Amino acid sequence: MMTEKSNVSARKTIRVGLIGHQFMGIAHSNAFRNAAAMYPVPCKVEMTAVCAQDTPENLQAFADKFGWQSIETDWQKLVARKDIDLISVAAPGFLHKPIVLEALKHGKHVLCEKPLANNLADAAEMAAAALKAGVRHCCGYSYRSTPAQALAQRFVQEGKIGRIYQVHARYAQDWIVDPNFAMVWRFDKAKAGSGSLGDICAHSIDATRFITGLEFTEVIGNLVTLIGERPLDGKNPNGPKGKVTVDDVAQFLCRFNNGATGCFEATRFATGRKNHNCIEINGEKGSLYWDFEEQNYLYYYDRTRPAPEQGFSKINATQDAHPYGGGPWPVGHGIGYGDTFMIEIANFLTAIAKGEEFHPDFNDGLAAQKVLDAVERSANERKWVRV
Ligand code: SOE
Repeated sequence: MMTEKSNVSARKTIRVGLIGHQFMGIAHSNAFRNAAAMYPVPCKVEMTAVCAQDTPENLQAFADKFGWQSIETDWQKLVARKDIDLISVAAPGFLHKPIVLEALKHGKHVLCEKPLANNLADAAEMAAAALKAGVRHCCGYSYRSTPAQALAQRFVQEGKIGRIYQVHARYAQDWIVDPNFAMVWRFDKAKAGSGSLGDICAHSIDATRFITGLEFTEVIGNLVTLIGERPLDGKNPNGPKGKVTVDDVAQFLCRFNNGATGCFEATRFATGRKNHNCIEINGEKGSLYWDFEEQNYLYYYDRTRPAPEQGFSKINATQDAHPYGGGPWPVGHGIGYGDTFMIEIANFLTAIAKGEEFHPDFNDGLAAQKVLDAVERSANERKWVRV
């Protein structure tokens, strides 16, 4: 992976502009507002402006609630502002490339939500532009910031599970099992790029690369749309409908660069599963299992223990001995979903302030996009394809 020499001098205050004020905009706002207070970030944070498609009144109310100093209704104005150092992109996927390229042109550091782009060509262009700009860049694979996932990576690096044989990952939600759930941008390929594949399977792909250090070499994919059209107005289920042009369920088998094999599924139709993001890694000397719905715990099986002692230990990854020390709270109190964005953004701000390398960056975003692209090509061609 090419590393870049940063021409960023250490900054005392990092002035932030946010684009997007829905779910991810809220997660970013909460993180920028609290990261430097809750984690040892070596700089001040100024929440300079927020931009989103909304009425100025609604946007001002959002800004007042989260502490953004000003509002912009035109993202091109926001990314050009001289009083902003970092642009945080929490907008739908089709806007990632135009916003990021423009922000990089203005020499801004950029945090862009995952997946990096709606297609591989755009992701490659964004990664190249970020390298050329010599700034810090983050692709928002926030689950790397859970202490338990970071502990899993440490265990693999220390050789605790030995040669990795296989990876099994499932990211299961059920928020659209109701056929009357109305059309939203996430069901429109032109806006979202893909469905479960890019939205949630991308997290499993990144978590695999992060924890194991392996690279995907070939895949065979299956993309299924279970409900092909949805009401344009949720209040009028029998009214006009829109066509769903993305996958509801994404499944793929894969091989890795060490010969290991993997099985991945991401679905929005797993009735009863709310944010069941889990991964199991099986190795010669042991196994690791993590489930976001028990995100403070890592399950570890050590085959090198005397036979009578072997079993999955459930490690509470909130001790001081663990990455991030389990967050700012005392041992055993644990972290929540919002904390993962706070940890990610605290790490990103620190990398900017110190001019240090940061991961997950746009190269990680591009690596995940290559797998997403291969799964889509494979599903279309109904055969194994190389990544
Ligand atoms: C999908 O519902 C989603 O919001 C993803 O887009 C996020 O990346 C994930 O963290 C939670 O689920």
